[in-house]
Amino acid sequence: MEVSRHHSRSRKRSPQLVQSWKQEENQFFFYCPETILLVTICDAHILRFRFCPEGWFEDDFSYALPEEKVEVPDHLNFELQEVDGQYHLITSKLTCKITKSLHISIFNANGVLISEDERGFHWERHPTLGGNIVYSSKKIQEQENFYGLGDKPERFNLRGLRFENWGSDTYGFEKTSDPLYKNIPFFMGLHHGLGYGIFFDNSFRTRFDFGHERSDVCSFWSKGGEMNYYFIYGPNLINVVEGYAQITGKPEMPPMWALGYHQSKWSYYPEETVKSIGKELREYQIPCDALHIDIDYMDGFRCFTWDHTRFPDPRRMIAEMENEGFKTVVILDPGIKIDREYFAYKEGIENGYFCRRADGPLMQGNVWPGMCHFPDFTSPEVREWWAGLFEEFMKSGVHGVWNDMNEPALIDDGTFPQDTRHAYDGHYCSHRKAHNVYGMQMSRATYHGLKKNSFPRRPFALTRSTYAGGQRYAAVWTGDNLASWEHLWIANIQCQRLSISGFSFVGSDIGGFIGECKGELYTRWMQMAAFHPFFRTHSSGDHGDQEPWSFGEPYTSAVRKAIALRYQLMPYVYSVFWRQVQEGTPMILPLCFIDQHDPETYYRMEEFGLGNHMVICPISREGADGRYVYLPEGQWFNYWTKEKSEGRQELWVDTTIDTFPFFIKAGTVLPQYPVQQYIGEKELEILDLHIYAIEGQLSSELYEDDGDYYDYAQGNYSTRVFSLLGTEGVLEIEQRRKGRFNSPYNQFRLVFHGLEFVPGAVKVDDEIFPADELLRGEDETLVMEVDKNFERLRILRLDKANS
Ligand code: MIG
Repeated sequence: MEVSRHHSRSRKRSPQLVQSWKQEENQFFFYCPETILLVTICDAHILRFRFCPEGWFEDDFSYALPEEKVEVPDHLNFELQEVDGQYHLITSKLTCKITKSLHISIFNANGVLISEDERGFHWERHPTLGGNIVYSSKKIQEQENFYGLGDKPERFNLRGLRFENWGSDTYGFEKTSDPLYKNIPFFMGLHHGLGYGIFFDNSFRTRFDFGHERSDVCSFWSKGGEMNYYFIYGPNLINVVEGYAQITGKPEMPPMWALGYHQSKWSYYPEETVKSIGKELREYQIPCDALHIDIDYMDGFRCFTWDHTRFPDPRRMIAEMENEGFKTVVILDPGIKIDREYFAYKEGIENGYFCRRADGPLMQGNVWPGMCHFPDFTSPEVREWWAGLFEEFMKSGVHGVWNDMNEPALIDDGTFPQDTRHAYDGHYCSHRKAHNVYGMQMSRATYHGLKKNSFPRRPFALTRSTYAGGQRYAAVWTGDNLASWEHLWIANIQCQRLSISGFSFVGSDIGGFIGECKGELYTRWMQMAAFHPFFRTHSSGDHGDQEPWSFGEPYTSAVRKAIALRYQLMPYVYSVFWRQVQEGTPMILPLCFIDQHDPETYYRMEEFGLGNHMVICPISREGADGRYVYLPEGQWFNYWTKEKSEGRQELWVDTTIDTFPFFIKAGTVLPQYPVQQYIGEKELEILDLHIYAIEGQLSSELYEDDGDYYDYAQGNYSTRVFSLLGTEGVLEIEQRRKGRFNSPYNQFRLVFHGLEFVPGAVKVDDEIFPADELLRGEDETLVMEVDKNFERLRILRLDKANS
């Protein structure tokens, strides 16, 4: 074997020396006798590395990338220099140094080392595994921290741990369980306050080691496929996630109702039960927008059918529920029951839509319906068929679909046999390669089916398993958790982690799926989940009821208050969602993503932000009447008491059963809706803007559209950016408006918090009002009503007003 470094202890091989290189536009090929490295400059801060050990590249195809090809930015400048026998690829943000033996080191524009190969690219020949095992190993930098990887339930900072991605139905998982449901091979490193990310776009079983095996080495590898990764430089961690979204895509705006509260259980049936749940929600005045119906609505668990003894007329029922302000979401699993009388089975068989084993027979597996075949969602034709089945199905009026069991999960065998064949969009392969994308492709077909039949209204899809890029199609939940305090903590971590891994539209089963939940746990969980974009109670139904009123007082009132708060904060939540749609900005922000220059944040994990303007910290212990909270930089107002605290310190926060640590950043202009029982219940005649005074400056964005239709995609939306500027004796708000959506209200009601001087006058554009025209709200806050299109508003201290 002619290799430059032959390790006798393993069969691992490393590249020989580069003999030549060539450039094609933004691609650089480096040729060794057998191996090739291809470096693509995707953007000034994004480099892609593809390495093939044995002379040929596979087709360049990935489900992670959006269907529409991302164009290379045309401002892109780069060059290659040969320096001291090395190649230097230089962009405006990075210098990537490549040695003749293909060792990579990457520096920022200030010459600071960001990432450096340890052994770098290496591989092991493994014909029985369908090719090579491909490895990359990098040195861990001084004090480096690691974050990301999707739904892993472990502690937030991944340093010292090891993981794998192999979608698994992990009923009742634990903190140390791995792999889990989702497969997101993307992580970030942070050292010296500088952040970068690595997206290892390989759908085989991928593994990651963050200094577990060797404390100073970070490696990632896969049993098959290519060593194909993107390096994304921040240095701001939020920008790293945005760079990742630039590669893997962003979701669309969901209908606003989907950001409301959802109530679910395995299972609400028959029709009378669904109705009585709806009725009780309204009677208890607990806001709710959607009810979920689990597998028992189907006829013998056959997808796209209804059990007509339980639901005699779904169309009528769904319409009646809609009149009460409830949307209906139903579950769909991938298994198609083997039943010669069943249309989906017949169509699948006739057209060859089901997965086959290597030697030809149809693949079979046991799931809820009994023995099933499984659509090969990696075939475009099959996805088209599946999406087509929604036409008839959606005549019932269902508003959303929830995909389950798509890891894919089988009851007896875990998952599909490894030799199961998949079309993989023309890149024919075995289950080893398709396993981790199966759920994503199912949710893709589901999303298209929903969209086709709901257009011009927006669809809602939810999925349990997915792969990188799946955020384009569906929201996700964290799967079958437990009713325990530890699982409240786990849900908190998972939602933060998924958010920074590209999936912000995320939530957990509030109160836990398995086991008996108690009132206090349910209440605390609800208070946290009110800040998770996907907001749903779901439970297995085996251990009593888990509805917002199930635990009696004081819990019902506290739960109502948390859900009502979510509805009040809706315009803010919606605006934060818009940032994700626009830029891929994560919605839920771990502390170290808010303040990455403060090392104190690197290992904190219970506090989190929702957008830039709020920090929440759930009460995660039974019987607690408060807790310590660490606040990031800036000044923060306690939402309940309006008390102001300095950031970058830990403070004790007192709570009652209906309050929890919730802080608003000084300088925020926070829009709030009135409490509604469901989105659209009330006409918005005036919009409240809560103004949290600042000495200094901060801007807040309010995004608005009709909340339901695709018109926003044609530009029918508007943004209002409010810049708050506080100087000695003056608080000024400037509004900059963009877009053509006409907000339904005419006025803002401004509510001022934390104003530190006695106002003498208010100047709104060119008009002056004496301060006594300001009203006093409850708790003595200043309130005033102004035209929604004001441009500049100034509150002046008495002496300033007179001069
Ligand atoms: O084998 O559809 O995670 O949310 O209620 C259990 C029944 C199948 C697992 C899902 C859960 C759902 C349940 N499903």
